[in-house]
Amino acid sequence: MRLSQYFLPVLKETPKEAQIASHRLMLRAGMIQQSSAGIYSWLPLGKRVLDKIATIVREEQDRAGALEILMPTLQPAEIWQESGRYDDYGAEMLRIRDRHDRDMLYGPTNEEQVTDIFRTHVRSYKSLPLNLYHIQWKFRDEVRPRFGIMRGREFLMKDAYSFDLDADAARTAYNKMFVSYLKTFARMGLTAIPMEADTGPIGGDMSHEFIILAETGESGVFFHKDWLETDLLADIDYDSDLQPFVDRFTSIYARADEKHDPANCPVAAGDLMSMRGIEIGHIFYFGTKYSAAMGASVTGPDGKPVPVHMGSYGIGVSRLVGGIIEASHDDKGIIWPGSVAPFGVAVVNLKPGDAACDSTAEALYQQLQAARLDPLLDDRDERPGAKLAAMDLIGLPWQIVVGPRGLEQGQVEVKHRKSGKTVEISPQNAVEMVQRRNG
Ligand code: 5CA
Repeated sequence: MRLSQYFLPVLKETPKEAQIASHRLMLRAGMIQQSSAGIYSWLPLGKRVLDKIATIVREEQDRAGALEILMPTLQPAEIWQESGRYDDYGAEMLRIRDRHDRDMLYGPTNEEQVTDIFRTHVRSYKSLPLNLYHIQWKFRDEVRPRFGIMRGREFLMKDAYSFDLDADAARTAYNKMFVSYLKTFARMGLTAIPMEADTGPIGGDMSHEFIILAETGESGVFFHKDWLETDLLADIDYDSDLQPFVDRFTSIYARADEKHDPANCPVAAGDLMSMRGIEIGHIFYFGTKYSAAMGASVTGPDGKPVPVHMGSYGIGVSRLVGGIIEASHDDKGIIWPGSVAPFGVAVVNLKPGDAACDSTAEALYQQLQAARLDPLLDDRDERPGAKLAAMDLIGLPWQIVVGPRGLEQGQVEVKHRKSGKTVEISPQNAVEMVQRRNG
């Protein structure tokens, strides 16, 4: 991509309304624009990151055996009346009436909608297990939307729903999602700690929140300091027994504050960490809560109808954009992990119009494109200082800076955004270096 042809409305001033780093940096880097409270447009740079995150989530869901569908944002009130949640959900639910006076709502979650799909089509236990997921916008009329897309009113969620014959099989489904969440977040450079959690309006009696540590997080968390040294998972065979993995991860103490009881905490005071965190995922097992209320039964092996056991599994896809920035930034800007970076490498032409700079930058751009390193070429006629500051702000993993002085020696400067280290090398070596370190 050539920056001269791109839309990157970078802000020089720090927006006053932004209280935390991720919100500030997303606005300054031209990733999002507020439409109304808690509702945002995603501009090209932000949309790229959102899509990269969604792709990782999708790949890991598919790997764990979940099947992608797409349910609507608008749902009929009837199915929520059947489950009993239409009244329970209260003011957080955005209720809409259509031209025929039918009650509709903008879905805050999709348990009812997916249960309706299931009961229409599935009759026998032989069709189980089944796990259906989608990545779709949700609306919750939060009392206090804040921190940009972190606590929005409209936000993008991956929500999966599992259907099983009994509690044991549902536990297997739960474990698959538990393990796939650890893998998903690790691929984004995050250490997410699963913590026992309350189930709130989703219901059920087993639930884990996945929380990343950040000073600006909304949740208070308590955990054994061993968590900080825990290795994440290697390759997983989802058909194997995952209980030992889950046991390993749940045996180290970790609780969100509503579940932490200081009087009964098994961890010695010196080993207990108390920090703040951001909830980026939440999984639930709620048995037959929705299937019983909505008549989602299958015939069991003995020919008798049984309501299916269900779980639901959410990931805050749009929240993750902010969460990753909270976990990875400095005072100059964002530092994207390679897996979710909007572009792989910046090529900064410090002096457009200079024949040597133009031809070197152009050749680098072509080679990086051919090597599929997804370059962003800054070919704008701007002050060098402003260009370099903008590149630090948008935080691509690598910058290759092409300037007249270096070129006299046949060299460009390669900068690694995370470490800040720079080297002066030939353009050819620069491409090879970025290629090698990205592989
Ligand atoms: N139906 C279940 C699981 S699919 C559910 O809705 N769970 S949830 O309420 O915990 O939401 C799942 C994830 O969505 C949360 O872990 C969080 O990462 C994200 N999320 C929830 N509310 C918001 C919000 N207001 N803004 C941004 N992300 C949110």
